[in-house]
Amino acid sequence: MRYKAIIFDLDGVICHTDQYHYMAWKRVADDLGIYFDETINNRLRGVSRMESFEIILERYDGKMSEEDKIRYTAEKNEVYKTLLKNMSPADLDGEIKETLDELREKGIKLAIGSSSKNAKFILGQLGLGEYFDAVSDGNNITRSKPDPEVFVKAAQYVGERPEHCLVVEDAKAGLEAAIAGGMDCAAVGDAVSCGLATWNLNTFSDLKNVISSEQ
Ligand code: B16
Ligand code: MG
Repeated sequence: MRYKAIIFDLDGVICHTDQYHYMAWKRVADDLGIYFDETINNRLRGVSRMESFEIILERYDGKMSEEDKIRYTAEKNEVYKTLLKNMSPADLDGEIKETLDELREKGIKLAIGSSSKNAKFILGQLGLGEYFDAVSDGNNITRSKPDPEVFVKAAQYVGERPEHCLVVEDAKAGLEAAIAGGMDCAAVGDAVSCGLATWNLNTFSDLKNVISSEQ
């Protein structure tokens, strides 16, 4: 079998937290008098917290100190974490859980590769706290996507070589990270239009066809 492990991005693949990110960033942007809308929010997908803030600050008149940047990103995270408490196992799509279960039955290792420092909390909210064989997230990396570090670490955690790993991503930076790490990748959602992925998925369960065709 070509793929021995699948590494899933979290936000935009396993769950959808866009609205919570948007509401939390909007609060900060409003406080600072910065224009912020959902189109700008879409640019923050797969991007680290501080890099997201830098994108929001493109519309800020003036220069902000590093100290203030840390304060505002911490403030955003507090609002975001409070909103995440609304998530529950009901937010996990049935198609996703069934597909994951079938892949696991085939003996494939399942891991998370997320830029988020809240990944473990989100997984817990979804009822997937103990589900994955490994979780590589924003807490164990020093460089964010498109750097491959988060996926390289996930591959190490499950003990598989990059050529035996498949990454599933919804963001261009994530596809670039997988490719830079020597891994194949499958695109979902908006990432399909980048044309960078080894596989393009119309729907999550298409992953089962990819795996069957590679057995
Ligand atoms: P946090 P992913 C990413 O998660 C999100 O797509 C991105 O919008 C967010 O800024 C980033 O995590 C950092 O999240 O503030 O929770 O550490 O798509 O890599 O699973
Ligand atoms: Mg994502």
